[in-house]
Amino acid sequence: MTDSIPPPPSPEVGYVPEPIFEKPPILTRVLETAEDKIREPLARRKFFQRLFLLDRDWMTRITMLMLIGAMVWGVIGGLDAYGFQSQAYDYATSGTITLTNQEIYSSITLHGLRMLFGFAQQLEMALFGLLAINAMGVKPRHKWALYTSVGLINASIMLLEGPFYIWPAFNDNYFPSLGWTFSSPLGIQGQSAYAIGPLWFLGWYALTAAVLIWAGWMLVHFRDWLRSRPAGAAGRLPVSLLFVFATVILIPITYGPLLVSTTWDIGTYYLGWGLNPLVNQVIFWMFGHGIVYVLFLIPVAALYLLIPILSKRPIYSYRFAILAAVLFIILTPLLGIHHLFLTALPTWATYTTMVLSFLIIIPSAVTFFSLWMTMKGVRRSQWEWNIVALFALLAFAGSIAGGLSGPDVATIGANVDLHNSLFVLSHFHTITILAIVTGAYAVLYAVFPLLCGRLWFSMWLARIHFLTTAIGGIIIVVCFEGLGTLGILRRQILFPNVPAVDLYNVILFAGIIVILVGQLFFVLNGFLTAYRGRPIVTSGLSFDEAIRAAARSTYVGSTVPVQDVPVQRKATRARREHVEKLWVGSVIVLIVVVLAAATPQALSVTNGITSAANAPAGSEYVTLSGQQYYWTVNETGPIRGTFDNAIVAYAGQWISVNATATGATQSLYIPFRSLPMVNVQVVPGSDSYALFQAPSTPGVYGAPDGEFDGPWFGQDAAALIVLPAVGASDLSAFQSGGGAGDIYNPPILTAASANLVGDSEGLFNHSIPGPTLYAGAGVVSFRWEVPLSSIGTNNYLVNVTSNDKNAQQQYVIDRNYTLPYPVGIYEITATHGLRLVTAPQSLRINRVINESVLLASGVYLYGLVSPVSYSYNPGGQSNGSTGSQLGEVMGLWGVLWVGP
Ligand SMILES: [Cu+2]
Repeated sequence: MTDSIPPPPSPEVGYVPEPIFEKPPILTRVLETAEDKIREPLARRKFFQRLFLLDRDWMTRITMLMLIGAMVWGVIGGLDAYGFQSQAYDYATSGTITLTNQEIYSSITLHGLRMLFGFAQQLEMALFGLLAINAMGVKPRHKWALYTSVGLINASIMLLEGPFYIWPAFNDNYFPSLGWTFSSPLGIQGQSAYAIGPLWFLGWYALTAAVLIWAGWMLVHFRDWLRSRPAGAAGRLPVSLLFVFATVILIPITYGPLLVSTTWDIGTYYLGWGLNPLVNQVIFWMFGHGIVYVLFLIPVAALYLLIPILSKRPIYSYRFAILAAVLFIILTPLLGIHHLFLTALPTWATYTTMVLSFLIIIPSAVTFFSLWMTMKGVRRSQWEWNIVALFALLAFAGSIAGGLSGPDVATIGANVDLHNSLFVLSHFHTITILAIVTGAYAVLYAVFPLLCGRLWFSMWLARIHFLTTAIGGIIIVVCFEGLGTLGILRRQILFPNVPAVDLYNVILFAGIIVILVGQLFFVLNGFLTAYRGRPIVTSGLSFDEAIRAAARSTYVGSTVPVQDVPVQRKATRARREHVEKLWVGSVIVLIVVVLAAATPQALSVTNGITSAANAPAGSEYVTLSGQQYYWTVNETGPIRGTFDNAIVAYAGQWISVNATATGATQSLYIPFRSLPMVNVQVVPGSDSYALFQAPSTPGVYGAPDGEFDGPWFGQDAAALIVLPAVGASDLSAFQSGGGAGDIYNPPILTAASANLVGDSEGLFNHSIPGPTLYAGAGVVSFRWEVPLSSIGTNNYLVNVTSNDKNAQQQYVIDRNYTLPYPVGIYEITATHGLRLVTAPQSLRINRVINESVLLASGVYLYGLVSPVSYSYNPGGQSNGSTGSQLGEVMGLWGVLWVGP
């Protein structure tokens, strides 16, 4: 540094040495030069210059980059949803699916990741950064911190996707299909049979770093604003910036737990740390819940910004807005446990979380009341339904609709019926599509012209975009609600093929196509606006007036002037706050009433899961051990024995369940229609309990695993077999009740006329378990076959994963059409479990078998009644760095009921 010592100051020329710390660090200088080198030649091309605003200041350029990044992930994430639902559509209409299980579940996981983080989180960062810098009037600083954040968030989405190979054969099947919801320890090597590659964890780190850097960058500018105010000035943040600030505060509180949970996963994966999956899940859900509020503050800030501007009035109550912001910040990190109500967490923890979850209604109630009162009474001549106003209104309605279904799922008693069903997705997508996305679009339509200096190119494209988003979004949430109410689980691709479920799936697919196509109109309009839009004139306009000028370009024949008008409110501030207090007071009274009503059931549910209740004399004691994709069932009591995926009890008998799991969180989900449902989550390392009474009608009751535990989770379905109290009765009562009214109960077929055909999922007639066959005592005959055409990647019977579509069938042909799995008919005995009553035989493929056996009255299992080991290993590339997937799968089995 000797050569760079500045000369002493010379009083003659007033020379002041440049302080060394104001010189940018060497790295920044190198980056600046590199950026200029890339930008200048590109900026000479009109296309790039207009699209990326390359001739503009760095803040504008980076914001544009983030908006483009967000839209790219939004479109890809939308195609992911299309990919999943196209398969559900195929299964609903033709009973076959073409993608592999691995691809199907990857697409739904990546849909969530790309939409929440690549799209919504990045969009929030772009919009909030732009709003804050402009509204506070501070000079943006730390360009390279912002660039780093943008680089990391986009890199994180690619890392979360996991490894894929181009050579020797293209293989992208190691997508992380374990789910962003993280059912720890699923995916962690050494803890789970399904292990994910390390890029997944790096992706979470990159995402956390990206968002934390951005939050720090924002804090610096908030501090700049505080310092820039003249001493003693009573300046306050614009009301929408309060919520931008709340988001910035909420981010470390939300992403911190993600950092802890990811580090724990990695420590367990590579360093052999001990793992407590339940505690890890609690930590993860502090993030999982918090992220929804971090993103929900998009529409909240959007409405606090736009409603006053569009109404030309200040917000109804600034002080209540502060109260709402503070309550959002305090309550949000405390609510994660409401995603774990059915695990064996202590009752005090689940109950307290339920109460706190209800309290978060208060800041929402304050917000939407204030916004409503701000708009109330605006004269018709001062209001126009431009696209900004329409999207804002939709965000308002969507927030209320989504807010109303929230308390349903947050009530422990109702959670038993709704947990992990598509009802939850209906609630969630009402918030994400109809509130968050629409709120973001309202802001985008308002600020994009200011950003690129051009008015919206086409108001018709904007209208089509609004209509398709609204219609598609509403179709999606209505279909999810319908499916969820029927009991269909999220991520379930092998659903019961009943007409209502099939129809909802077809309409849902249409809704997804409508909303996806609609977004293309927005992308087109955005592109044309940046490229061909007329310049916007904002000189002499206030910020509010400029927003109105931008909004006007989305309205045909606008007559409302953009100018601010002075407002003289009739009601004094004291009066308005009095009204707010009355409103909040009545909301609190309602919350207390609902909580009081929901408490007894909440306590009985959680107490029942955490500890064994006193079982009445004569109960059946069932020990469930959850494996990857099936249950081992051990029974003592009037019935003794060991079964796979079958729980056996007498009609009306009490059943006391003690359940554990290894490798992945499982859930015992028995959706009774006329009795209280059974829904208990079983997390490895914790015991869960259930005490319930078997139905009084004998029959076969379906019991799917309600918790996603890997790509074979669709096959993960057990049966509660309810035997008649004395001897074998016929099934007529069960059958005449429509299989007890539940779609999960297998259909009943008369054995003699049954034609059981194995399908490409390794199921008989698309049913899990297979159809229940009914016959009278004597010679029982039925016909079954597993055609060669049913053998493929998704048929668990052939343990060959290959990119070659014919490899599985060739494997069967090479083994002379015989697979080494025992099939037969097994009697369920009360004292010895299962007893084989046919001659032992191996599974023959492509041969029609006509069974004909002399059977006494009783209940039997038929088919392949034990699980088959499965290993997913395309091209032999499965290992610790790419991920691996093992499991024990069952499908080709069912119940044979021999009546008197
Ligand atoms: Cu939540």
